[in-house]
Amino acid sequence: MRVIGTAGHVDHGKSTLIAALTGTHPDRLKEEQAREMTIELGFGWLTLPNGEEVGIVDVPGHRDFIENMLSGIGGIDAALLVIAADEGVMPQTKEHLAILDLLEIPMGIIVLTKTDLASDPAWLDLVETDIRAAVSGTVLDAASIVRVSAKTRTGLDELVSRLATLLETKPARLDLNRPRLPIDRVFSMSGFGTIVTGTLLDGQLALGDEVEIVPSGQRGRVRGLQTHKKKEERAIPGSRTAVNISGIDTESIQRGAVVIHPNQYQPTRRIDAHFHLLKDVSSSLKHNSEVKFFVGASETIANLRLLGREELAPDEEGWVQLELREPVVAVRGDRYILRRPSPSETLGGGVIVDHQPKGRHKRFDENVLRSLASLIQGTPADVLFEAVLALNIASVKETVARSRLEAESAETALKELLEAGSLISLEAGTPTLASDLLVVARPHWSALQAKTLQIVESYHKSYPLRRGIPREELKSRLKLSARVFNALMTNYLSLNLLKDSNNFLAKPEHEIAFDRGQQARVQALIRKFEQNPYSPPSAKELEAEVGEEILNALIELHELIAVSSDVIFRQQDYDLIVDRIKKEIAQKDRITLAETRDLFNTSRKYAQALLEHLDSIGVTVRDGDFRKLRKK
Ligand SMILES: Nc1nc2c(ncn2[C@@H]2O[C@H](COP(=O)(O)OP(=O)(O)OP(=O)(O)O)[C@@H](O)[C@H]2O)c(=O)[nH]1
Ligand SMILES: [Mg+2]
Repeated sequence: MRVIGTAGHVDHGKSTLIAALTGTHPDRLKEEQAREMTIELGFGWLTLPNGEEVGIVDVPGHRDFIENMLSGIGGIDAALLVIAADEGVMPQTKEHLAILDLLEIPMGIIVLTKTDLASDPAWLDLVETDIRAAVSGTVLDAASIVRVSAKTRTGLDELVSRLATLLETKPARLDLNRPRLPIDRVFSMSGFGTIVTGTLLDGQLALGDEVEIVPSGQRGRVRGLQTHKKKEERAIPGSRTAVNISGIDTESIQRGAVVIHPNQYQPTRRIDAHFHLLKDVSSSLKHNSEVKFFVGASETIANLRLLGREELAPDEEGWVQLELREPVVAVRGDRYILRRPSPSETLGGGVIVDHQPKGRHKRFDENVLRSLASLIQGTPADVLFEAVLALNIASVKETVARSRLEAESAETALKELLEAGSLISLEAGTPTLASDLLVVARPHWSALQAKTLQIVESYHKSYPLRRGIPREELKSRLKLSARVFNALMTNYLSLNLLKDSNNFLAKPEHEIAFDRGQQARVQALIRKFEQNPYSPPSAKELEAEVGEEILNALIELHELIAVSSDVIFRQQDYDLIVDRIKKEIAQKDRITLAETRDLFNTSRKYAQALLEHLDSIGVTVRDGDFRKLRKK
């Protein structure tokens, strides 16, 4: 799934363009409609000619609302930089472009709109020359310029087809099995409760998933999922996603918080980053400045510590350590933006190189600067870890190959990750570079474990009278290969997360237990056995009496024993019967069917089922019309 976003100066026609492309005007608020100006983010989607749906985030262009723009623009795949033909490049055209550049938005199209107001080709050429100069050296350097009018619809088809071609060149989003949804909107809907929206990154969310909101730590469950207003069982990376969360109040969730699977990300209040101060800023940036920090959909005040220098001049780059007032969720590699609180101004941004630095760095320490420089490349352990994440579960050999690390670094990285517990070896043996043993990254391991336990628990809930889920059923529900599944089960059993009885898997604490109503029915059933211990009701009658689940549970619990598909005895009666038959044969050397029948004053049906059963379990052996004891 892909998401595109608009960008550009106020009033240049972004929202009108989206309305023309999708049929729905993205400005929802009364105030926005009255002022003909976007204030909050607007959302929509577009179906491309190839049938692919693309999510849309429409941003405000007014300089007062740049911070709203920042909360939605982070997760997009491509930008539409909208420029009105009658005005050309304006201040927020440049500021939005700088932001797209700092966030490294990978691609985009420049839309020269309102061409119905400026149809002189010479003028349009002039404006385009200006645009080319503005985008030169930025992420949109090579972007095509499409001339359109949202009013007359000129050029819209070409715009859509260019967009489709552009998006086709982009690989699908990575699924790292670590979903995070930076929340850009929170609201409540009557009958549903809390709903949050955002662009889903790094993994999937599924109905029923337990989720955590970070940094607040509240837990809830995914009650509903929608992408482009359609209900979904699961949402995939890169899709605009609305999540209906049960168990958390709307008021307690804020824009900028992140929805994750419990414990998969830790919030942080200190970040090491590489920073680029924009060329056009009003002054240089000094150590210890108070700045506004934007990452994902979040915003917080930060104290900026400049490392290795006293100040940064416009267009200079350097290392910074940010002390955040509020915790945020961000990881190495995320892009961020800094703004000056007042007078407000976009200062610059860059990439996070460490989201959990060990502590406050000394500002002029060569070692610190050197390690930051190597971190921006990624340590071998980081690189190997990224490889494991991308592969989910794979052999050490495959993982090392994917990392493209040379043997010596790979060796150290492997050892480091295994020791830190970030990498888990699933099979017995010592993983070496060339080994075929399966490894998995901790986040994926935790996710699999949570999913497995969830399946087992919900099985217990649906079938409290069964001893557990059949092994095969669990395997097919987890959709894992036999090798991976077996390795996982061996781990879970040895960690005592599950117990296995005869290929049925259960939580260790699970016991078959009847509720009061069921107990009463069981009592009534047992009385029937007491009345006629040797000619009890048939299996069919028993089932009609208490139902299949209870009947099977009584057999599981060894209260009853089935000697044939139709004949069931109480275990204690059965024990007596077997004992007596053995004694009888011991005395007379053999027994017939009729003698067995008379011994228990029962009918032929029961006697025959019993003797055939005793043959089959190796107690007796048939000899013509007689049974004898099987010799040991
Ligand atoms: N003639 C003409 N007018 C247009 C065109 N596109 C937009 N407009 C008008 O320009 C004005 C601003 O359009 P919007 O779409 O609200 O501009 P915007 O870029 O979304 O503005 P902000 O969200 O506030 O930054 C409206 O009055 C539109 O009707 C066009 O192609 N031709
Ligand atoms: Mg608008």
